[in-house]
Amino acid sequence: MMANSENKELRRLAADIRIKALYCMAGAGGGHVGGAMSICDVLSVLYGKIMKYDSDRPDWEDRDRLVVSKGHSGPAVYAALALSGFFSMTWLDTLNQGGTNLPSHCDRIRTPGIDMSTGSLGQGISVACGMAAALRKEESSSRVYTILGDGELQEGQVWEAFQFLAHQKLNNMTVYIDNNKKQLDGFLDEVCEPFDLQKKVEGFGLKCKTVKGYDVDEVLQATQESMKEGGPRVIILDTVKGIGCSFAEEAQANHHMNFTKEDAERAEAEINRRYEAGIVKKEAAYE
Ligand SMILES: Cc1ncc(C[n+]2csc(CCOP(=O)(O)OP(=O)(O)O)c2C)c(N)n1
Repeated sequence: MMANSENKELRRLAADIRIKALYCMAGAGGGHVGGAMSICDVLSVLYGKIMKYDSDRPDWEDRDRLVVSKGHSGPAVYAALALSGFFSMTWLDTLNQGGTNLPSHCDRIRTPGIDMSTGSLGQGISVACGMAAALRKEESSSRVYTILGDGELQEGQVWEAFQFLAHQKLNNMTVYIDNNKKQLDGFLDEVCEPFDLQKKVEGFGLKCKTVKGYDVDEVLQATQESMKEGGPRVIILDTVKGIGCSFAEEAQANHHMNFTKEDAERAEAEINRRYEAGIVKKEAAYE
């Protein structure tokens, strides 16, 4: 329950990111709604409070970088970028259309504010580590943030990157794992058991913290800790795939869903109701 959150503006931003991302996908007839919804709260913390950026100069050298390694969650990132002033809201209506600047997967050439093209799972974290190493070499004060999917962890490359991150002691980097328990074709536990994620990450000598990934207060606090010497390098976000709107949250197969603007309208009303009630996750006390 976050009714007493000190970060009401971040909760509002997270709700707006959810709403805009849903309309963005609805305009294209649907999209990767499950994994987009589960990162809206961390995106709110990053764009609303943490990251250094200038939306008028997306290539500003001293900006912080974000690599969304689970690149299929593009619409949530586009919503956050539009709400942060990187481009017009009207762009959100062009998702995946011919000539669009917003393809469904993140593309650094087309979209202002996107630091790395992603979609081939596993690769983003490696590039993020390279960026962090290069920035440190240049004595830059910029930081690198990256968001991984829990299904994405099945790519062996991710663990090579963790090894590099640990060995290089890249303190200018924060890695989030969106632990929404599902991948494309079902629950991780059933497809390929991930075992104890926190212990696995710690096995590399990396400090790791698990927080409620839908609670902006917890995500903010852990992120601020990660910015300090000795803080957690990896933050596991305990989330739910599709979190925030019932139609996505309750569907068994919610990786990619077809839905309409009317569905988005109903979801918008629900997201606003949850916002007023101080919750994101569906709770028994609520409905
Ligand atoms: C290398 C690679 N293999 C397969 C895919 C197809 N694919 C796209 S999303 C996805 C599931 C990813 O699951 P997860 O990382 O948990 O994402 P989330 O549930 O957060 O959407 C898969 C297998 C891909 N994009 N890249």
